[in-house]
Amino acid sequence: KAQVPRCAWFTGLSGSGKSSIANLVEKRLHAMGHHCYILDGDNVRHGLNKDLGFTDEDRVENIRRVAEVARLMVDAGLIVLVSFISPFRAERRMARALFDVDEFIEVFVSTPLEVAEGRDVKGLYAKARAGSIPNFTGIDSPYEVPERAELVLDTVEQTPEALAQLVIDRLLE
Ligand code: GGZ
Repeated sequence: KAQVPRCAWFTGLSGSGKSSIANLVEKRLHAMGHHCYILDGDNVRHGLNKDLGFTDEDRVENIRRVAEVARLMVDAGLIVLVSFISPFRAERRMARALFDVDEFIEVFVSTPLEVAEGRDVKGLYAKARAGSIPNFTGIDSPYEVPERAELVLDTVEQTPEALAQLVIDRLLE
C-alpha cells in the first residue's frame, strides 16, 4: 500500500501520555494497511541504548541515536513514531534537521506536570520526590517546552482516541 514515510516525534513529560497516544496511532495506521514502527524507551533503552542513563549528557546521546535510527527507518519507507521525553530543544532541533520539512512532525504532548504527577501511573514521581530517582524530568531535571511543534496535544481536554486521530490526519496529509 502506498504510504508517505514520515516521522512523528512525540515529546512530553513522563506520564504525559506519549506512549498511549503513539500506540493508538500505530494500531489504527496498521489497520489501514500502513507499515509503522514505534521507537520508545521500552525497545531502545534496553538494547541499543542500554549503556545510557538519565544525566543530561546521556539523554543527549539517547536522542541523537534515536533520531538517527528514525532517519534510517524513514529511509526504509516506514512511518516512525518516536516516543521519548526528549527534554532539550537543541536535540529536538537536531532530530528535525535530519529530515525534510514535510517528513517530520513534532508532537508536543502538553500534559502539565501537576497532571502527570497527579496521575503518577507508575509511581515514579513519588519516588523522585522522595529522592530515590535522581535527575527526574520536571522535578530536578529540566523539560524545555517546544516552541515550534506542528501539533500540541491537550490530554486534559481531549481523549487519547481524538488526539491519535489528529496525529494520523497530519501524518497522512
Ligand atoms: C525521567 C525517567 C527517569 C528520569 C527513569 N527522568 O514514564 P516512563 O518512565 O515509562 O518514561 C520515563 C522514561 C524516560 O526515558 P526517555 O528515554 O524518554 O528520556 S529522555 O528522552 O530524556 O532520554 C520514565 C523512565 O524512563 N525514567 N528514570 N530520571 N524519566
